Amino acid sequence: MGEPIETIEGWYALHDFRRIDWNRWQALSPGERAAARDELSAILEEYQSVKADDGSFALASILGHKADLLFLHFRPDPKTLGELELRLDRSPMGPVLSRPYSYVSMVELSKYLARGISEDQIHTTLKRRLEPAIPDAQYLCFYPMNKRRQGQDNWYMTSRDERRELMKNHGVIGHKYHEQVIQIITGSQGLDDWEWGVTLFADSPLPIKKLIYEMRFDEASARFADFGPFYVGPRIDATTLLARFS
Ligand code: 76R
Repeated sequence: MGEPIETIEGWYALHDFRRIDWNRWQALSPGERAAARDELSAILEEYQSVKADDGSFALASILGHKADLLFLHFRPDPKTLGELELRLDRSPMGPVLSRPYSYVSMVELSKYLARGISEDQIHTTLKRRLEPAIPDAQYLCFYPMNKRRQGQDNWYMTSRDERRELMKNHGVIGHKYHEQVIQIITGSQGLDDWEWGVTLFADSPLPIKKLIYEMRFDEASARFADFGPFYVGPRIDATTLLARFS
């Protein structure tokens, strides 16, 4: 029997991906468009004005066909996440912004590398990571992943020590990119279709590509990781988004 590792949970996360339905947008009258844009502006203002102790928010423009936008919310209460998505859905812009994908998870730190640190210390030192501000970086990448459960490559049947060793090596590779890439790991066991969400922040997609490629050769990823769809794109501000609808 594999022995579970203790996890420490922080804020809830909602990755709310949206696609802009330009046909619907074009079908609106000029008056309806102006009203929809004004309301969107008010909503973005509300999303962005969340205080550092109450949550955080990021907006990104997703490249390619899988989505156009990502509204990323971190909040202590999952009910608030529901209200935030409903706020957009029920607004005049709601029907224009369909939802090709979404992801529900919680900021998660595992204790593989936290030996010898007391519970109190963990919560104080790690508060910043459990209740994360959005890193100041120009690009964002998101994908969900599982740890494999297949024959000899069953993560959940390996010993805790073996997993700790694997995570240590994982951390060593990750740490090489410390200056360039910031990860926020969210756990989604029982909350969504995959086991973890990986949200990476960097000033360009290049270090993200290099990091993920290098990690593929590391045993923790090479033997044990299965990946879902990848989403990547630049962060944008409200003005840039609103200008798309002008
Ligand atoms: O938390 C820490 O910084 C300590 C070391 C560490 C842990 C425990 C760490 C470091 N990660 C941890 C946990 Mn990570 N991480 C991923 C991916 O693409 C892939 O192959 C996997 C996706 C990336 C790119 C990445 C980056 N990490 C985890 C977990 C939870 C596993 C569990 O609990 O069983 C997952 C799923 C995961 C996946 N990792 C780092 C990074 C980077 C860049 C670091 C270094 C952070 C730094 O030192 O600044």
